Amino acid sequence: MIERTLVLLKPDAVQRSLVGEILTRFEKVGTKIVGMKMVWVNKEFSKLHYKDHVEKPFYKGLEAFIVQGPLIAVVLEGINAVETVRKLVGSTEPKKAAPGTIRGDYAHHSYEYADAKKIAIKNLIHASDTVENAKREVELWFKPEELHSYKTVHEFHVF
Ligand code: FUP
Repeated sequence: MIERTLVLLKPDAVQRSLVGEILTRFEKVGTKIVGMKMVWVNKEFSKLHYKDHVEKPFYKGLEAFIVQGPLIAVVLEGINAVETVRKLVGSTEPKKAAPGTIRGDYAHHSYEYADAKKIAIKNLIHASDTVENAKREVELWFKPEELHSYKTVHEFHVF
């Protein structure tokens, strides 16, 4: 039941100075940061991370976006962390994302606009979508020694 999930605060989140506010959302629900670093990925690494999307028409724009500046990679731990984090993040398309979700509150990009401009949708965050993908993505982005086990006050009241 206790899971780890990968979250990326993409280059738009970093460049818009939203890192603190977004991390606060995850801290407030009690998920635990067990790994975190700033990384500027290259195209090769993008292809590993987005391996299921490489052949899709939108991949070129997505790759250009993800390599465009540094991002913050975070591993969060919590009860059903994959589902919990996806709930906080909201729908992929910010235009459709519900208010109260990170994408709904901090972005409003649409597929229609992104497609017309041949760019990726600027949706601030990546979050693993399944427990299986979370395991693969955490292993891709973090070495075992970069992940930490420690106790927080939440262990008593939230976990
Ligand atoms: P999500 O799981 O919400 O990150 O979304 P997907 O795995 O479906 O898509 C991966 C990334 O590609 C998302 F950040 C959005 C982006 N994307 C586009 O930019 N254009 C598209 O037409 C489809 C997806």
